Amino acid sequence: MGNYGTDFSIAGYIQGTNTCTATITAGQSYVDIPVAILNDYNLEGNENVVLRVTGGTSPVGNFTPAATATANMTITDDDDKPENRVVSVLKTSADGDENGPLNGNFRFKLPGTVGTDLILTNEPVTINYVISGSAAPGASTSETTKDYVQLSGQAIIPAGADMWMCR
Ligand SMILES: [Ca+2]
Ligand SMILES: [Ca+2]
Ligand SMILES: [Ca+2]
Repeated sequence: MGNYGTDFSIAGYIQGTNTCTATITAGQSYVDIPVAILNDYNLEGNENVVLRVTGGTSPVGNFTPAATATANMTITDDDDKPENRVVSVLKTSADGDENGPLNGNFRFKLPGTVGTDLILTNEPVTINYVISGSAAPGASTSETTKDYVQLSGQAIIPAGADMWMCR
């Protein structure tokens, strides 16, 4: 289900309550409730907004919900497409150095740029990768005949994130 404030906003919403009020003015038979759809960058699949009438009041009496007092609206997600299901890797630190030693950092990242169109996951994404190069991995920092501590070959971008640091 879509979240108020991030996926949509709705007229008459009472903050923090999941409830809204609307007024059918005198002499009218209905009131419209606009739903403003918000364009996020979450790769989330389609969502929906469901409204259910819980009742009504007027100076002369109360109103009860009709037998069909629920309506459902789908929000189509425009982020869940093949070009957004792409992972890149980049070096985000200086090169490593035995003197110190100075550790390095790789980052696995979804497409887009911070502040504009950065894609975020709605669920954890497991990244598989292979490691090569002339340096030899060791089991731990105490294995001083090796070049760097072994990387696992698997990383997880957690839900709601755009990247994972591979330190
Ligand atoms: Ca959304
Ligand atoms: Ca979007
Ligand atoms: Ca989206």
